[in-house]
Amino acid sequence: MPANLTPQYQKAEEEYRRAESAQEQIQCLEKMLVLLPKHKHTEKMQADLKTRLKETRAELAAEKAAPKKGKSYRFPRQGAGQVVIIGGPNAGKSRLLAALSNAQPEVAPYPYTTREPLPGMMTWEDVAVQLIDTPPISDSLFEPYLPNLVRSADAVLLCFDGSSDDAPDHTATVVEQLTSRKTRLARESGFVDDQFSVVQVKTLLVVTRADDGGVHDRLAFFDEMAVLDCDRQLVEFDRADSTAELCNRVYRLLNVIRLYTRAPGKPADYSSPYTLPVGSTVEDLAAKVHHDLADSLKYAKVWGSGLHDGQSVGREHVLADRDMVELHGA
Ligand SMILES: Nc1nc2c(ncn2[C@@H]2O[C@H](COP(=O)(O)OP(=O)(O)O)[C@@H](O)[C@H]2O)c(=O)[nH]1
Ligand SMILES: [Mg+2]
Repeated sequence: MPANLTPQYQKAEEEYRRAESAQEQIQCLEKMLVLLPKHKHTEKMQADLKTRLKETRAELAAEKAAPKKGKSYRFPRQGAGQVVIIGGPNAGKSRLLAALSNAQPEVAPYPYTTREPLPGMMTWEDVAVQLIDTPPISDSLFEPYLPNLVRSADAVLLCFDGSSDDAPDHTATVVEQLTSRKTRLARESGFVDDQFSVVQVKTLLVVTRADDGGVHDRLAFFDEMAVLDCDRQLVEFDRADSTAELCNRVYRLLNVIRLYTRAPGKPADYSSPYTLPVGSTVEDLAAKVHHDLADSLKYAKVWGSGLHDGQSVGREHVLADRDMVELHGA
């Protein structure tokens, strides 16, 4: 980031990346333009934003004039985050969804079993995470709705069949197919050089059937192709311990904290936490609970994170995982 952007601007930019329709994107871009500090060092960004806004308005107008043929899928976000599972044919995508979530996709030892995206909920301790299985990507097969699904995801799991000599090629093809559609799988999510057309999405390479003896050679071969820079997790779904490790890893990808709230004078509610990005403040939590509360918020009492029990804190106070928070409005 070149120009001392405010946290408010960065938040708007993150919302823009996660926007699921042209209409939503336009709203976010307009907000970003308002929030962007206007000085010499942001001139190029202002211009880029305006170009992107113009393009997106044109897209929306075109969509309205001629509704797109072909299917589009929208999965309202649920739980602590939305994680999309992608990969070549037979890479273990559906097996991953079946192993980690409550969904029951068809899992089969032949390719092209999955024809439509399918969501499921994964449980990690007291948090739910939304996983979405998708049809395979190959040289000859690419569902047109996939870039949007991937771009607005909180994270991507890219499956690599550790037991197949085809995996390096197949997986490189997946990366390249998305790159050619301005969607880059990467270590962190965000925009490339503030271009607002190329989106990076945080990705974990999930190496399935990883007990296979040839897995390290295949990964070394894939690394030589240098199409992808991200972390990896080896998994064998036949082993429960290995599956559980992947579940932990997927939750950690989201980089969120859990927060519990209590109404003043009421008992604490430890049943279903709010989840917010690491670094979130009391004010962020108030906004999530109710947008009016963010305005009227005076102070909060917090239990946890090394404070005295029930210590009063201001709206800028940064919360920690598992804090219990009592929000006090005007
Ligand atoms: N033993 C074992 N089999 C796996 C693993 N991952 C996937 N498979 C098998 O590989 C085949 C293809 O998996 P599937 O999830 O349907 O692939 P998809 O086409 O990517 O959805 C199925 O027979 C799975 O049971 C794994 O970690 N261990
Ligand atoms: Mg499948």
